Amino acid sequence: MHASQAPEALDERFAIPGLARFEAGAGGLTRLSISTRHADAHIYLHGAHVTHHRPAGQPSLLFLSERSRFAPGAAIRGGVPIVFPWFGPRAGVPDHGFARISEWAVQSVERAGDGVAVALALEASPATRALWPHEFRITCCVTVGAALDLTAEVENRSDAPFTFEAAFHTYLRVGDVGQTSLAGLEGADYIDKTDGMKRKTLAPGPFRLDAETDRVFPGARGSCVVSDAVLGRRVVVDKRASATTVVWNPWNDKAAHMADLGGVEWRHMLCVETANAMDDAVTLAPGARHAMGATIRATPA
Ligand code: TA6
Repeated sequence: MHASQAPEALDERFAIPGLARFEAGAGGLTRLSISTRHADAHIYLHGAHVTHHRPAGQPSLLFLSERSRFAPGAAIRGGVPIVFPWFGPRAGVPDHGFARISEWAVQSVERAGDGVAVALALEASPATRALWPHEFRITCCVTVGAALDLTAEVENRSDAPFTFEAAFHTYLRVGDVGQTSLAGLEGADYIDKTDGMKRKTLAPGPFRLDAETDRVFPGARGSCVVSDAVLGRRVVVDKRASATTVVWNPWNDKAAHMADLGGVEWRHMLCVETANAMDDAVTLAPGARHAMGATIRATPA
């Protein structure tokens, strides 16, 4: 860790007394701890990763595995991993890109109404160029209020176009994934990653999961609403400039083979991901920027 990224040095530059301070988090990784009247949250410099957002009087909006690794080079299991510049596995390079396993630099920590807005950035480096030969800067802005708002802006800093994929790989906390339903994708076409990438159409009516589910919905620009009968709430995922929605839960068999997902933790998570992936990959001209956003909030059932 660079001295400039140590909690003490960051506190001197960015802390807001009583609202936001840096601390050593899990695995000794530096995180920003935010506590406002509406919510509290944790954001790690590792991956610019929001691992926790708990609205006042509510259970956390986000799932975080008790067995998650917190180590350089390892993805955190839960919260909101930032997927960039590719989605999914690729031979010889990190799954879901390098953004979520890179150390991001704090740009600002500011009051935003009753909340706190944080900006972190990742730029091309010898390490990223070895994986993806393009000059870029990605800036993630996180606003913590009763809702959790995220924006990821990608800038092409090279003299040639490049194409990227990106996602907020959001792990929502649910009381029991078997007792939730998801609205907002009725009748939508999807790519079924559990069935040979076949293209199918979602049936009308609420989308309920009863087995391993890994579906990419291209061209899905609308909001999703997860109704959670156990926690007695609905979680709404609104999005901006995102053409892809992904829904994932590994279910019991696949979860049993995931070292960083314990026991029956899979029952308490549902990934509703805000993305531009596969058919919806984004091509940026030199000097251009593209900003994708998501707003996640809980409402009474
Ligand atoms: O978004 C769903 C997915 O692509 C699944 O196929 C599964 O691989 C999941 O992401 C988790 O990926 P990870 O690399 O974080 O284990």
